[in-house]
Amino acid sequence: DTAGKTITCRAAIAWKEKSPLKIEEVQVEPPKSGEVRIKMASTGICGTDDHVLKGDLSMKYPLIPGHEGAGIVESVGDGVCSVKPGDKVLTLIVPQCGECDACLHCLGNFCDKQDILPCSGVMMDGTSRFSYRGQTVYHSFRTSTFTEYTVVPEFAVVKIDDAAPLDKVCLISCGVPTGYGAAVNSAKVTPGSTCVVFGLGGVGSAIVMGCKASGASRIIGVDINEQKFCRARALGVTDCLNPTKLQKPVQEVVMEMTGVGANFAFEAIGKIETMLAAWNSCNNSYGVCLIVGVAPVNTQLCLQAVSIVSGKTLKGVCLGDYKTKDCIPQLVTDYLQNKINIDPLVTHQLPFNELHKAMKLYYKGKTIRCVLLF
Ligand code: COD
Ligand code: ZN
Repeated sequence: DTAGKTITCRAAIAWKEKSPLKIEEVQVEPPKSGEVRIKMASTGICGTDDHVLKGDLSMKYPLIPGHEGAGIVESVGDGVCSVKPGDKVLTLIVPQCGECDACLHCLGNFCDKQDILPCSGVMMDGTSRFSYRGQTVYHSFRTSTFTEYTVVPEFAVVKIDDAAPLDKVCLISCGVPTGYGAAVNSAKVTPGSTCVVFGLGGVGSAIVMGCKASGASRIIGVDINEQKFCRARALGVTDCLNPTKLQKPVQEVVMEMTGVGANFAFEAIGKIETMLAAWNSCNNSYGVCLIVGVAPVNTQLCLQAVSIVSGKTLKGVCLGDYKTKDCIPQLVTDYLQNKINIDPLVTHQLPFNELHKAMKLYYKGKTIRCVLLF
């Protein structure tokens, strides 16, 4: 029985920005009051983790990255009542504390207790549960899933169906709801509409699934990596564009293809240039541009001021507008009932100790999602 004891286990540490991850032996303290310790079963490698490794988000190093995780509760701290040891759970990068303004407002989901913007790297009491030979190792987003054991606040974990296959449903912790929800909840894509999706990675692919499920009749996919096109077509993309092979800016090509601009444009890359291209691909009057990607901190998005007055909408969306603790378990159940199919997004599965191979596949653009298994 490990409850109440410090656990020594393997975890991937980013010692500083722009340096390769290293698998090390770390100590994981027991959960304090209001916290949950999880034995990880799987984790996805998400674009946001890459932002962390590159240093695009201001974080404290050394840290344990990862946020798209599934596992089983090992032990809980005092006062925890929504999960118990043995429960299958997902980690929540966007938590739901149930008490802040965003949680109490019917339209809000960006919970005050999130630790993304900015990232403190510590638990609510200001300390970390991770250490390496006595040295503090920080949390990322209060999730840190690239580890055999992690500790998260109770508001950043949710119980899911006992029948859920843990080697896949980790995607429902972030990538799937982020993309799918952007289309169905936030944009509310309408039947017969034309959509354009910038970035056909894990998140962009889930956006495509949401557009298709909403009855979009044309879905234009944009990516600089043509390896993504075949799988994107299988998910519902009707036209593929590689901006590096076009004679004109991609937004001009979208305007020509559609005549009037797209009804809905989504940015799922996290770059200013593609955010502007998405905005300029939308219909001038009723187009809606959804920014899903997270741009580097301290960058500015400069729009031509008059471009908004004709009526188009610019909207940001985080984790698909879902109130996570309330809605994520239902998405898992929907998957088990074949109402949503995440299988095509899991293109690779590798054991945790093959992390470096997994990162290589990710950087080569070979994966939609590579899931690491513990
Ligand atoms: N033009 C076109 N495509 C590009 C370009 C470009 N200039 N640059 C890169 N791409 C393509 C890549 O080839 C790749 O296919 C795709 O963009 C990115 O995909 P991935 O697999 O690297 O990344 P994803 O899909 O896992 O995530 C992408 C996001 C940008 C959405 C991600 O980084 C992000 O910001 N996610 C967080 C969103 C969120 O809500 N998080 C919750 C907390 S806010
Ligand atoms: Zn993510």
